[in-house]
Amino acid sequence: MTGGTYDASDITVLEGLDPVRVRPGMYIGSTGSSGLHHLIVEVVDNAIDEAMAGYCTRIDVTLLADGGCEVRDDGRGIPVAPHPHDPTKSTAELVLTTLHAGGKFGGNGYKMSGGLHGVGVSVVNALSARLELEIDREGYRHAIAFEKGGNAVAPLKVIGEAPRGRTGTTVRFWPDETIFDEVEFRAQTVLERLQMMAFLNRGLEIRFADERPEHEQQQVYRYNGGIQDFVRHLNESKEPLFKKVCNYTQSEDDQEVEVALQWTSSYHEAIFSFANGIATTEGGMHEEGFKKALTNAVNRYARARNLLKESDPNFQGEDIREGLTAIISVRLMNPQFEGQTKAKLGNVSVRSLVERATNEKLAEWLEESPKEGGQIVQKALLAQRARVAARHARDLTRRKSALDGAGLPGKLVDCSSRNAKESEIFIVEGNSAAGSAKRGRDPRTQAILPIRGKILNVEKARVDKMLKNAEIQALIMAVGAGLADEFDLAKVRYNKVIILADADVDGSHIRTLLLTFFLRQMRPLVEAGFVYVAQPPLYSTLVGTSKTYLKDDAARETFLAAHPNHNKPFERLKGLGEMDWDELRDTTMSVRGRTLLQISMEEAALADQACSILMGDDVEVRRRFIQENAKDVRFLDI
Ligand code: 0RA
Repeated sequence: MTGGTYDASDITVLEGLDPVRVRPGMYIGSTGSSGLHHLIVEVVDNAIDEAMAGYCTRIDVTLLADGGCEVRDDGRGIPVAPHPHDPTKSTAELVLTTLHAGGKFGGNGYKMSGGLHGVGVSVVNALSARLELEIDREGYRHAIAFEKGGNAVAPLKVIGEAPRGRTGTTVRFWPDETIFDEVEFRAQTVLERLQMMAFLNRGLEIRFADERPEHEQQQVYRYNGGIQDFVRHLNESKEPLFKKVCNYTQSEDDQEVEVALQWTSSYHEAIFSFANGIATTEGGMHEEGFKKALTNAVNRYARARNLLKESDPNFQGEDIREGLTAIISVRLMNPQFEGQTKAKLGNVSVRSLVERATNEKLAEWLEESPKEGGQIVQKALLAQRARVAARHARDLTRRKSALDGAGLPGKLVDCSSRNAKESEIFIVEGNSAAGSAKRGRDPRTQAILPIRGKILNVEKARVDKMLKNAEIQALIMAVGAGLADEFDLAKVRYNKVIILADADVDGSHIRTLLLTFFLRQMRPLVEAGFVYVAQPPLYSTLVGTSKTYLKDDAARETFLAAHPNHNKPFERLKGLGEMDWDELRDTTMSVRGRTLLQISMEEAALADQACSILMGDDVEVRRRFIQENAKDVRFLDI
């Protein structure tokens, strides 16, 4: 280096944070929206560490009108005294300008800390155009500001007295526009994260305020029930089997676990696990330990109470987990995050802790809750029976298609082409519509499978019943690729599977049911984009004596513009049955006249939710779902 104006303290600062600006992705994952929001998470995590250490009761997160973000806590405040490593600087300045500085890594600081990569607030400083820090501590209010990637503008100074007895830290930062793709925070993203943090930190009050013009809103999260409240929240739109939520904790040495669980009438399992407040979406040792002990505890309980007879086989884990909603939250000293997305907990010692805790405490809870225990076992018995029956049904379907040569259902009117790429199958609801579709199809490439009435609700109906249903069996055979785990996309007989049903409430129902079936039992078909919804026209009107069909409101407007003197009424089409076969062909089936909706995974997943909700009895839940999703779900006419 040339030039002499370069002293040791500068080197510390430059070497301290430069790597973060050179490779932001290494520290916050990305410079997109996720990385941007991670800045807030990082600062809040620091405040949560204070809370976990028992010193902070409230955190205020504010999106400032000028685009910055403020995180204010009532913890002890970052220490302000000169730092032994570099007595020319306050500890606060060092914490903000050095990677990995701060109590967390000092050994005798915090016992267990969060933070995605434990990177700390200095990373936020490095990636901010400006960061302001205010510390109330030892009776005074101290302040320091940093600019252009983390350089202190001036040393920390006292700017006045702290409000009587107050301690705490306030961090205000403005993300660097030269680093991030965009710097506008999304309130919903922040809110979801804060709510989760509030659930995971029992009793901690987290307040949110959005002060940006046009965005103004406020929110307070505080859950005295912690993850027990989390479970209730997750089950709000479901039907719990009983009111109680089972909740237990256990700790040893440097690690602790808390679990909350409840069963619902659903057929899915919803297990969410966390390590130091970070979602472990790929599972890991804590989930393994939990599942093993859960299976064990419920089997032991069922045997002891003679609910499982001697000749009955044990429950499998999946039987017991059907309808389970559970949160597993562990805290430990050195979390090892592994897996594709670093969201899998690798610490082996956690497995035995969670396993022991669950074996002991869940067993105790079952003993104390005979009514609930009985319901859990009953549910597992049904699931076990369904599992066995489903296997039989599956074997049967497989054998049938092997024996019947082509194994095609009698109702199917197949196309002559054997090339899946050009072949389509229309699943048509109703007899008269199916009749028209048969006449209107292109027999070379278009197959028709008529279905009658409402097929079984896949969510409400058990797998075994569903597979016994004649409509479903015909569908499985026609598609020709098996189902569930054995589904083989390469065997699919048609690359377009098109649902054709009326544009009314019953039609919505059938579309929803079929989409749910495809999502659950033929997932790769949806993933490949092979599932479509046909759109029969919405309106018809007379031009002279001939009927003209119009696809939607836009088409009607275009038509009116082209026919200014048109004075005939527009009929809203009720059923496909009203159309002649050639009209059905021209408007809905032929490649020229039709518009198909290709169904994405997201949309199919919404159908899945809609299915359970629309079949449910809770009018209020139903109304809310429709309100929230109507504009996103193109196949719902409700
Ligand atoms: C280092 C040491 C101590 C507290 C903190 C850092 C601290 C950091 C942040 C970041 C946001 N809010 C915070 N609150 C505290 C321990 C201080 C002591 O021993 O008094």
